[in-house]
Amino acid sequence: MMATVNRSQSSDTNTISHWDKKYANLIYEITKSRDELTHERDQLKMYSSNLAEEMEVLQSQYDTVAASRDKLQEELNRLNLNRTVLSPDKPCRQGWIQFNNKCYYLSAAKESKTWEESRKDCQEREADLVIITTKAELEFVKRSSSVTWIGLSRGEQQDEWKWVDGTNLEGEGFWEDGEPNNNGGIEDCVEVARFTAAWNDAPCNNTFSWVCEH
Ligand code: MMA
Ligand code: CA
Repeated sequence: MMATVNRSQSSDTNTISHWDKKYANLIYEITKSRDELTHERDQLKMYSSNLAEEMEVLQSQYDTVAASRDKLQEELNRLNLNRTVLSPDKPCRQGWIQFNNKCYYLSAAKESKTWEESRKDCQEREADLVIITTKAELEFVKRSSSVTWIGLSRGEQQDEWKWVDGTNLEGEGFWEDGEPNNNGGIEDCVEVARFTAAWNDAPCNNTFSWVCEH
C-alpha cells in the first residue's frame, strides 16, 4: 500500500523499476517458499500414508498377540483351579465343602439353571452333578432354600435311571412317595425337593439350584 502511494507520487522511472524489482523478488521468494511447502506437504502425505500402513501391520500384530494372551489367561485360570494344595486337613478347593471323603460345590443361592446347564457348570469346575449313595449324603445335599438338581436322569427305558458317571441307579433310591411319576410325560431329570430329603422326577428344563461333587 505504501508502495502504491509512493509510486503515484513519483515520476522517476528508476524508482518504478526499483519497486518492480522488489515485487519480482518478493514474488520469487513467495513462489519459492510455496514450492518448498508443496514439496514438504507431499512428503508429509507420503509419510502419513506410510504410517497408516505401518499402523495396520501393528494392529494385526496386536490382534494376534492379544488373542494368544487371552488363550494363555484361560489356561492360567484352568491351572490355578487345580493348583490349590490339597492337604489331609484341607482336602477341598476353596469354595468347596467337604463331606465324608468327597468335595461338594453348592450353587449360589440366587442362581438357578436347567439340569444340562447345571451339569455343564459342574464340568467346568472339573466335577459333575452329585451322585447320591447314602441317606446321609442326601440330607447333606438338600438345600433348605431351594430345589436341587442331582446327577440322575432317565435312561433309554422309562424305568431306567442313570447317574452322570454312566452307572444305573441300583436299588430303590430315595424317591418321594408316589415318585417318579413322569408327570405330563416330560420329567426326565431328578431333583431333591425343598422340604423333604427325597427325589422327584421333574422336567429337565426347569431351573433349580444344583450341587457338584468330585
Ligand atoms: C407335583 C408332582 C410331581 C411333579 C410336579 C411337577 C408338586 O409336585 O406331580 O411328581 O414332578 O408336580 O411340577
Ligand atoms: Ca415327578
